[in-house]
Amino acid sequence: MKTQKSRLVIAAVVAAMTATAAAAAAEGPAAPAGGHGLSAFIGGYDANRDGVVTREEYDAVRKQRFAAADTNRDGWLSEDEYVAEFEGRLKQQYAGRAQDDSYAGSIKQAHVRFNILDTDHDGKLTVEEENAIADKTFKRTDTNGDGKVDKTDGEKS
Ligand SMILES: [Ca+2]
Ligand SMILES: [Ca+2]
Ligand SMILES: [Ca+2]
Repeated sequence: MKTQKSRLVIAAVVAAMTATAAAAAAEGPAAPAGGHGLSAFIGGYDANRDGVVTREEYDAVRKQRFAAADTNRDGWLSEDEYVAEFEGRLKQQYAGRAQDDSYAGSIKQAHVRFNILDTDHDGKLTVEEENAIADKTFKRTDTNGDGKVDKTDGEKS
């Protein structure tokens, strides 16, 4: 009996340590790439992982991604730059797992997204184009209109 109890204590301690290590490693949004809906939005932009995406977080994460994607630093993204940045995050998410159909599907989606974001279809995604669509996306996702996105906004149908 005593042995079993101490084993449980050890298990609890190990679990607590693992949780601490995971929390320490947690940095930036939980879900680096892909997906639809509210949980994907929160996973993608909740930089401090408190379950709430403020407008500041949303804008900061997007700005940082845009800058990271603009590898030739000409101020706009080509389709290749846009998709390469997305694929970089997707690869991190897969972390050694084999690329499956959903991986290919996500890449395909990234190409589709680029063409939606590139509003004037000149092959260049500018900051202005990205901001305009992102603003609409944020407002649409913030269904209760309190200026932040969290689970109280509900999955949109
Ligand atoms: Ca560029
Ligand atoms: Ca454009
Ligand atoms: Ca809200």
